[in-house]
Amino acid sequence: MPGIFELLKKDSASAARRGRLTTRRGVIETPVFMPVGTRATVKAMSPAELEELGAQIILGNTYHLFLRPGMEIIAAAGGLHRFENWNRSILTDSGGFQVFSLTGLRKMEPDGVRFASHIDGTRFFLGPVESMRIQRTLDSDIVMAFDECTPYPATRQQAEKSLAITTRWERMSREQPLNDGQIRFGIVQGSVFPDLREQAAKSIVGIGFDGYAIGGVSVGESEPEMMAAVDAAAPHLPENAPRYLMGVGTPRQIVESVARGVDMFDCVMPTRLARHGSAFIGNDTIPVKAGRYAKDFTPIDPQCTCYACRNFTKAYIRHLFNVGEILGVRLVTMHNLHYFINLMRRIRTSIEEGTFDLLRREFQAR
Ligand code: PRF
Ligand code: ZN
Repeated sequence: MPGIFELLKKDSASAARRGRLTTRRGVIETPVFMPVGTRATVKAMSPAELEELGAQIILGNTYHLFLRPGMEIIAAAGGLHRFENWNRSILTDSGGFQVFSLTGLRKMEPDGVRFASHIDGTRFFLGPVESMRIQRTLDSDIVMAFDECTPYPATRQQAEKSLAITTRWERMSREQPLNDGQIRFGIVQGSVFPDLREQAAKSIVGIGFDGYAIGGVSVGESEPEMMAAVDAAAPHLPENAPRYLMGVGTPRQIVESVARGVDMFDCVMPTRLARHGSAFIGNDTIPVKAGRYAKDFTPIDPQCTCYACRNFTKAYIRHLFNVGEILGVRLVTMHNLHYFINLMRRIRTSIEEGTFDLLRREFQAR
């Protein structure tokens, strides 16, 4: 059986890689950005719009979809792809992050977490066995192992204890069956302790997955700490398997992580900031909804080729936000997703052409 990941080119000045990940839904050119579609929708975007933006794969979430609409409805729909009418790849997170972000009732048990729904308080249990079963019903193309995202800050002792639980749960996740063609990623934890990150990477690789994620980042630690975590884990991951940095990040964090050998990213930043009226330009954002743009009849970014920038002015978009019209959110979401997807295109091209180092310096300088 041919590998699911083909390494096309390695950068000479960094650990950056240009690759190709093949799922049963098709080919994903890496490095790639995956728009977040937690509740079976990338907020404010239709699947047709996402395809036009060039999205190759989107996320879905076990925890949220399990609670609403629930597995009975997803199964009756024939899986998540058919339910939301997205025909390209879907990666589902395991719930091992969202369940830990819950405040209130949540009880750790050896085989998972007992928790109360954030919607109506109904009690459920979610562990590796349940998460794998749910992700089979969702029938996503990439299934994530069930982990514990170690909170930040954590003492070394807390981080060790959390990592031991994650390692056990990942082994249990690995033992569960999947549907034909589904692939499964393990997750490296270990908090901000480089030796724990190395240990975690080695044990997860020992368990053996189709791809490897680095989790437990972007939880409040500094950017140098985040990069140190990537530095500690990435060299111990197999070269011929895809690497995914979970929940990251800013354009600069993405570029710096690509330089350290990461292939896949997801982040709510482009969609979330859009809903607050912030648009990405260069290595920065501007508050499009601000009064200062009331008479600015230029696009968000004159260089940008997205639908919003080709057709509308900042003055118009500011007006939409000012009166609460939903087209404002849609246009800025489109622009921001285009920004992230296009950043990855630029990264891929620069690795191919041997100019990634120049692009990297452009983002470091800003
Ligand atoms: N684990 C899982 N999902 C995640 C994370 C994690 O650590 C993070 C951390 N940035 C985001 N999403 N399962
Ligand atoms: Zn644009």
